[in-house]
Amino acid sequence: MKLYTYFRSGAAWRVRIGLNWKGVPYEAVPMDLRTGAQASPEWKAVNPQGLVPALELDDGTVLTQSLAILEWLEETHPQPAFLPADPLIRAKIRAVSLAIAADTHPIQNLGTLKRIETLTNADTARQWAHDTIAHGLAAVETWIARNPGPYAFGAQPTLADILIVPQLTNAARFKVDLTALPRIREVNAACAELPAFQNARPEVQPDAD
Ligand SMILES: N[C@@H](CCC(=O)N[C@@H](CS)C(=O)NCC(=O)O)C(=O)O
Repeated sequence: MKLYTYFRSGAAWRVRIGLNWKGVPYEAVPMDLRTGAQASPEWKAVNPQGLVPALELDDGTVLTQSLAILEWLEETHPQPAFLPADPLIRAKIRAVSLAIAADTHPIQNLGTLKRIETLTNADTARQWAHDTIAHGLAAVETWIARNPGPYAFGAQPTLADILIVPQLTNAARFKVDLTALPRIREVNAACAELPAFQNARPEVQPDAD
């Protein structure tokens, strides 16, 4: 299995955590987003969106979109699970995951910020990213504050934790203050103890600077 990845990509980071969690071996194929390699016709033939991550299976099938890849992993490698059996809790975990993957990350990712900078200026783009992330994380904090810790949904990590942790690096990049988000900080500290999360961090990837 090959994972097309970039060490700093939050979306690829989610998939790295999922693969480590399930104990699925993979070959990391780096895609340097700084060079614009993701916009090449060769890459767009693999992923027409021109984004990472993409997971190429041994039979050549290519999966894209980090959440779709994670759901595929959960379905094909059920244990250890990152979604519990209870359909209600699963729906809540997916809601938190989508609040980040669909409603926060895409509005502050590289392509969006470049476009805002072109239309306005760099300061406005930075402010936009800061406010988008602060708004998204505040909602996540409210949801998960209803659950016991240390993870987002109690004593076991879930898909929600896989989404939260990489988003915090973007929060740091845009100086989002996490002081008022104690549950999110608790999640980050608890996940930092887990090898699946440790081995997915950007700084330990083969393509890291
Ligand atoms: N919704 C997608 C988002 C993927 C995404 O935004 N990838 C970024 C890196 S985190 C990317 O490839 N950016 C390249 C670009 O915008 O040119 C997913 O979850 O896989």
